[in-house]
Amino acid sequence: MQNDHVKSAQQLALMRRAAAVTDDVYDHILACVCEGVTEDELAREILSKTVALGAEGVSFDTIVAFGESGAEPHHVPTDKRLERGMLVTIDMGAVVEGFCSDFTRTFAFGDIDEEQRRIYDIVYEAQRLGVAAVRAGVGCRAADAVTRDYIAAAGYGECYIHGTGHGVGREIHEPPTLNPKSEETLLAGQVVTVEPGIYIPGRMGVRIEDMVLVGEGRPFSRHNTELLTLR
Ligand SMILES: [Mn+2]
Repeated sequence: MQNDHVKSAQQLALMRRAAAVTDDVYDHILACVCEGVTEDELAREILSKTVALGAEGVSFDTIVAFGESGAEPHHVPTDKRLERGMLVTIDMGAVVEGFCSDFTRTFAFGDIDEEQRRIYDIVYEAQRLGVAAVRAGVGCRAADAVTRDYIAAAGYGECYIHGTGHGVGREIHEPPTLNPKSEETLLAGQVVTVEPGIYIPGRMGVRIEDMVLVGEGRPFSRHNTELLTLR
């Protein structure tokens, strides 16, 4: 029972606090977004706000990716400046009393083109279907296939270059793993991420991630996944 990564009520409460900190940090960061701000500046602000809100720290190195940098799933923030027409991907989390949160949103800064919008909509729907598929007794490979098959059917299968998600708890990455090779089965009370993405080298990327309690089906975050456009 200790190694099945099923969370106790007390552990879930800590994870919800970690997710709530991340939600509040995200609100703060959206208010900091402006033309010319750098990826680095936003990443540093995420770290300081996460600590200011009472978390022990961030749960992993924050990813902030503007425009073509979004094509790298693990982009390390640089001094790249934000311009209108870019998509922005932010992947971040907090640690509260030893428990982690993990959260990704992609939003638009100014007007985006048709391709950016199309790709956003595909990832949005894949992620929504993936969240709905995270139920007790479902194979992790089958849950992965829900997002993967949707993106492949939309024509972007080769641009989805990582697994659908992973368990989260004391560790930012823990079992079970949702990918095409997984042989695990989801158990009620586990917490997993659902985070499909599409990455177009040299152009753009979109990833949307929520933590979900298996058996509940409701994301931890209070931020919905509709496309947000900042002006
Ligand atoms: Mn994740």
